[in-house]
Amino acid sequence: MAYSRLLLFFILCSILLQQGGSRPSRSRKAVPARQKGKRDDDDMKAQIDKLWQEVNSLKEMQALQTVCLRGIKAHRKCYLAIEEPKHYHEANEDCIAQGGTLATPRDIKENNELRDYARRSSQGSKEFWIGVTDIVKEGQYVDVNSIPVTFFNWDRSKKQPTGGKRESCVILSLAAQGKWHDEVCLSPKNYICEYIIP
Ligand SMILES: [Ca+2]
Repeated sequence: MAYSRLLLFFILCSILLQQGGSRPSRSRKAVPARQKGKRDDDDMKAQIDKLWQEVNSLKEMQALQTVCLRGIKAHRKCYLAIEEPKHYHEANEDCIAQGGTLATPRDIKENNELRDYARRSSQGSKEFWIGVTDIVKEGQYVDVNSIPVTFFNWDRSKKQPTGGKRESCVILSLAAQGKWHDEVCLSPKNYICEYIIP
């Protein structure tokens, strides 16, 4: 990771130098100082905008290289399953440390993609933490940013969610074809991180 940051830094420096060098030469005609100043400001702004675009595409490349290639890319997200059982919060912290969060499917399409990817990549695990909990207020499910969740995929055949206050974290169950169960947050489970691609 330190290496890629360094690389990113050098690439940015070289873009800056290139842009400085390739700036079109100005007309020699005398222009009022105020007008020239404004044009310089506009030039600078255009260059900064261009640099931001470059930074974003570099970020995307980095995400693709470091995460998406190991996991899967779906629309503007990459998912990566981690098969090292952890408590819910440890799992989310691990995703955050890698620049993501626990995966939060927002509709049935995303949920199915997540399920299919988990099936393909799984070494036999059947349950994965996703970024949905009702820890703060029983029955009020929120995502990792504490925003209320509007899509649910509960396993109604098992009358989920069943846990009441005891089970406040949510897993996606492969045994239940991607349906959700609530579970005790302190039980160690595998998990799936998601990374938003800029
Ligand atoms: Ca349950």
